[in-house]
Amino acid sequence: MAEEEDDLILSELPDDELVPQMGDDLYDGLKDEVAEGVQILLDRGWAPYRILTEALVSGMTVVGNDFRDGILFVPEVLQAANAMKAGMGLLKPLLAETGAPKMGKMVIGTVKGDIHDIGKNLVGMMMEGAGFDVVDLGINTDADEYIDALAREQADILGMSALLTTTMPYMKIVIDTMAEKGIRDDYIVLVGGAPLNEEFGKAIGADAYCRDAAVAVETAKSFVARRHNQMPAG
Ligand code: B1M
Repeated sequence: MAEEEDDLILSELPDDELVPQMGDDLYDGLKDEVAEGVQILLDRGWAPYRILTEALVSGMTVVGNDFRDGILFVPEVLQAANAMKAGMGLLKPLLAETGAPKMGKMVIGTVKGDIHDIGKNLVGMMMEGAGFDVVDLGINTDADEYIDALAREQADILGMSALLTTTMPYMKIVIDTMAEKGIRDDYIVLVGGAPLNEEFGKAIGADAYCRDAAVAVETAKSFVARRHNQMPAG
């Protein structure tokens, strides 16, 4: 049986077997195999976004559930995350190469105390793909880092990500600090991450909560368009 698995040739599997196999490989942290699967689907004409959602993000959901249920532990989840990153690495240039005109600039980071960066990276890639410039501050970002970067980069949008119920309140600290400095309304503030919801976004004074990367892109586009329409003519 093990021998049979060793002999598995990914490129010979039809799509409906390859995708679940990629989920298994992601689960097992096999980054070369995940990257190979991504390349095969690309060669078969799958759109990068479809590969991202149907082959990678779906696989990561299974990892998340088993992590929650105590079946997987941090080292295994890290390996799965690295495998996901290997696959995303191939998709990134493709998602970014739509040649869309520049829409605006976003500064994005995962909030202080939080080291989850896969979702944030995905949002950054999708935003780049949609024509936004993206400045990624990484993980564990404090209010001063966000605020300094917004000014330095002359950004239009602040994006904050949090994956922990214990770190999501930090988003309010950032927004409150911006308000104290009198700069809150100079920027569009978008927030996201698995434990958040729309109500939370409103409660902390963000402009919008974004359920996923695609929603982040659409929301950013509509806010930027609204801003341009409000600008005085001439
Ligand atoms: Co962690 N972890 N983790 N983890 N981890 C979660 C979040 C958890 C839900 C797992 C669980 O219990 N089921 C749980 C949080 C529970 C809670 O707070 N209620 C948890 C925990 C507890 C922890 C630790 C505390 C575990 C420990 O040490 N005991 C620890 C925290 C360390 C810290 O941050 N200080 C920890 C560590 C880790 C790893 C390092 C092992 C690894 C992170 C690796 C990395 O990111 N480089 C990890 C992972 C991978 C996860 C899960 C399994 C997957 C997260 C992920 O990447 N999802 C996660 C379980 C889960 O969420 N199902 C879990 C895929 C990603 C594409 O989705 O990030 O939701 P997501 O992003 C989406 C949207 O949310 C949205 O768009 C993205 C794309 O569609 N979005 C935005 C996200 N950010 C946005 C920003 C925007 C807009 C949209 O701005 C505009």
